[in-house]
Amino acid sequence: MREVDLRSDTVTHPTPEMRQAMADAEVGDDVFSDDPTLNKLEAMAAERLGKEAAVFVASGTMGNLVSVLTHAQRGDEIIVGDKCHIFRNEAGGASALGGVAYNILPNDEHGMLDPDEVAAAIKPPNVHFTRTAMIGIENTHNACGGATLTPEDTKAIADVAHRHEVPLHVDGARIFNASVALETPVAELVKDADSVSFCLSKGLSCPIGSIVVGSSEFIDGARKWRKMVGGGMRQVGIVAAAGIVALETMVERLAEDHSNARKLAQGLSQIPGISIEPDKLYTNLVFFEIKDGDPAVIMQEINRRGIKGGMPTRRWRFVTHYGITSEDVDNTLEVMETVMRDFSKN
Ligand code: TLP
Repeated sequence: MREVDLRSDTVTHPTPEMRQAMADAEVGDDVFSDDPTLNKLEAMAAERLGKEAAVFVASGTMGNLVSVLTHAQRGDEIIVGDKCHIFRNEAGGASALGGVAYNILPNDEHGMLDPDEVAAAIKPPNVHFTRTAMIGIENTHNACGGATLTPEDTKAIADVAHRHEVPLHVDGARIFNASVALETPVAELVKDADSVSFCLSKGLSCPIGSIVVGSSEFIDGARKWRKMVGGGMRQVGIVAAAGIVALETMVERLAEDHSNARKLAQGLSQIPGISIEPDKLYTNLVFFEIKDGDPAVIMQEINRRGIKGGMPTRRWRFVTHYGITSEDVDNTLEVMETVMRDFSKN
């Protein structure tokens, strides 16, 4: 039985070309800045995102953490959305490790913040207040259905931030999905941001790694924080080699994941007991509701039939990626239909 793993695009395996490049990679010691493969990847990433410099980090979480720690000092605050990954899914790292407070504003259903609310939330200098040291947005926005932010959306927040001399960070874990979906170069999407983190190990299929980009000064600071949190790696060219292949060969194909996601959403919308809004589908994240039956049991049933995914809650997310073919989508829909039919009979 072929397993179909829809839990996340983090489950992607490296491509054969990546494995070869990893085996052949020339390496050095990156803490001495002399790993040629990593240096090449960082230069490529900075250029691709239109920023001065880049630093490789172990994960998206580490990328966001070192970005926050570089922008903010102990006792400062960051303004982020209530549904963003930095606030909800990074174990409170900014506050636990950095002494940085979260100032939370509501994300709208597209993952956007209201620029007026951001302006009102930025703290004026006053002995009673935390200093607002960073504003963070997320593109694509995971919890908001993989929604994309346009360059204009980002500019609207950046303008407010910069008017108050506050830097803007973009959690661009899936920024290449946004770029492909909007048919807009990634550098254009982030041109008004001061720092961006993006993941190599999601839709781009690398085994490990994320990258933070920004000004040279910012990246020098981020390198120091990366070292402090234990992220200074040594012969990291082995994994960087996969990142180079990813940037060269794995970006355009994300369109396939988006089209598989549309097919999946369309099919799910036909299944009784499932509720989905296909017009709220933007990229490779398919969110829907299990209305009938016990979601925990349904999850067990589909898992038994080779479909990995689901949650013991009503809101589910299926993610399409390099490891999911159009036939896998057919198979998933068949299993979902069978299982849901069984449940509505019971
Ligand atoms: N997201 C994961 C889980 O943590 C939820 C997933 O399966 O989607 N920013 C965003 C927007 C993310 O979605 C993620 C991972 C991260 C940052 C963190 O990346 P990693 O997992 O590499 O630390």
